[in-house]
Amino acid sequence: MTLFLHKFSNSLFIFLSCLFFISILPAEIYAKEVIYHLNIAKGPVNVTGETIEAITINGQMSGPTLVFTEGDTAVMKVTNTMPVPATIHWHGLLVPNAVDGVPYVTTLPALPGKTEIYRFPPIQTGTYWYHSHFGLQEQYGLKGTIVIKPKKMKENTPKDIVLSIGDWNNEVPSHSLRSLKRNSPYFTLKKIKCRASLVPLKAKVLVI
Ligand SMILES: [Cu+2]
Repeated sequence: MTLFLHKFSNSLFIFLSCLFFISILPAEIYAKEVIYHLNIAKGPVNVTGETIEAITINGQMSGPTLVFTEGDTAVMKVTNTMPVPATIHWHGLLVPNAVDGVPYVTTLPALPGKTEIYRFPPIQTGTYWYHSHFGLQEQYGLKGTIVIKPKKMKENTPKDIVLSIGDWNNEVPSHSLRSLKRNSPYFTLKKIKCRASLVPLKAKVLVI
């Protein structure tokens, strides 16, 4: 009987110690993990009425909106199916340097056919975006939006709708860059010429 009571009190002590230990752990240890699988691939997109090949994430361009709540742990599983390396930079988010996504400066890129896992706690709230920092991949479509909700939402908070707005043309981005470097108002003039009869005159003056 004494032995039984001794064993029981020992077990009770261990159980209560565990409970105490768990209660003093920082919140990050048992924060909810929010996992996103992002599959980067070359794929068809149609912005202008003509289908061309661009970079898609999970088959769409822009990529999916990633939604977190303050205090979550973001787990980003990024698979690169392209024949070239790729990275994703979490724009505006305060994240550990190793997952910041600037290739060969802070983060090694995901090589062709590989999956990299980036883990970080979203500690800010608001609307952000993510994009590639590799070559002109962002201009090819490798980008998307991030929403981090506050832990406590105010009552009657209106519903947010994320709008991602950007320039797009069907040219290969490296060609666009070359045109801009040669002649910076190139696209402005090109657009103006299509719009009004008066403006090409202006454009001509600008070109001269
Ligand atoms: Cu950025």
